[in-house]
Amino acid sequence: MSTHLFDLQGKVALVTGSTHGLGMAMARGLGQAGATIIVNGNSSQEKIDRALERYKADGIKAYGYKFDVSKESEVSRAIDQIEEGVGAIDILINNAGIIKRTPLLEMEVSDFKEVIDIDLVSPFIVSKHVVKNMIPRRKGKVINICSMMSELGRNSVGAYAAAKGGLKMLTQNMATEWAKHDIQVNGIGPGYFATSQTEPIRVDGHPFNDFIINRTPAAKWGDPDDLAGAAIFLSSKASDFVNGQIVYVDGGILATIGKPSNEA
Ligand code: GCO
Repeated sequence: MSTHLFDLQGKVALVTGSTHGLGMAMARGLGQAGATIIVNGNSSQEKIDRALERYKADGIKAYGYKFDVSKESEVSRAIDQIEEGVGAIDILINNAGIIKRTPLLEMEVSDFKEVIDIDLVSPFIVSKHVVKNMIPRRKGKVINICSMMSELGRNSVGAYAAAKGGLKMLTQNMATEWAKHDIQVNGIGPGYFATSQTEPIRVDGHPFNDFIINRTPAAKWGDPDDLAGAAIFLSSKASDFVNGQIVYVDGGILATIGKPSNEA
C-alpha cells in the first residue's frame, strides 16, 4: 500500500515541549515521516541542544527555539523567527504542559492559575500566532495534547483536569472557527504513559502503579512511541476531513468502567 497519505516530506512541524517525553516521541514520529521539526523547550538552551543531537542522530532535520509558550510577546517573536528562518509552519502540536498534584482545598490560587496558564491559555496563544499565518495559505494542522483528565476526574489533579477539559472544548471551538480555512484542529488524549511526568506515581510499590495496570484493559503503561501513529495521522493528508476530534490513545481506559483489583 502506498503511504503517501501519511507522508510529511517538506512539512515544517512545531512541537511545543519537545525536548523530552511525549512531545519528543511525537515529534520523532513526524520527523521519521519526513517533517522538519522545530524543537521547543523553555528550561535551558543546553537541554534543547541535547535534544537536537538526538533528533539528528535519527536522521531528522531539526531546529531548536527556546521560548515560553505562556508569554505572548515571546511566542509572537519566535513564530516570526521560525517562519523567516526555517519556513512556514504546516503542523503545530500544542504539547507543552505541567501538572501539580495537590488536593483542591490545599491548593494555592496562584498554583491553580499557573497550571491553567500553561496547559490551557498557552495552546490558545501559540495557535493564535501560528494559525493567522496558516489562514492565507489555506492549509494547516493543529493538534492539542489532551489527557484522560479531559474526560475523567482524579483526586489531586483538579487544576490539570480543568485545563485539559477546557483544552478539549478549545479544540472543538478552534475547529468550528477555522475548518472553513482548510485547517484541521484535533486532539490526542494520551492514557497513562511512562514519562518523567508520571515517574513519581509509577515507582515500584506505589499503589497508583498497580491501579493503572489494573484500570487499563491493555494492562500496562503506554510506551511514548505508541503516540507517533496518531500524531502522524492527524498531521497528514490522511486526516483532511477530520476536524474537532479527540483521539484517545489509552490502551482502552475510556472504554471500560474498570474491574475489581482481584479479578484477572
Ligand atoms: C495523574 C497523571 C495524569 C497523566 C495523563 C493522563 O496524575 O493522574 O499524571 O494526569 O499524566 O495526563 O492522561
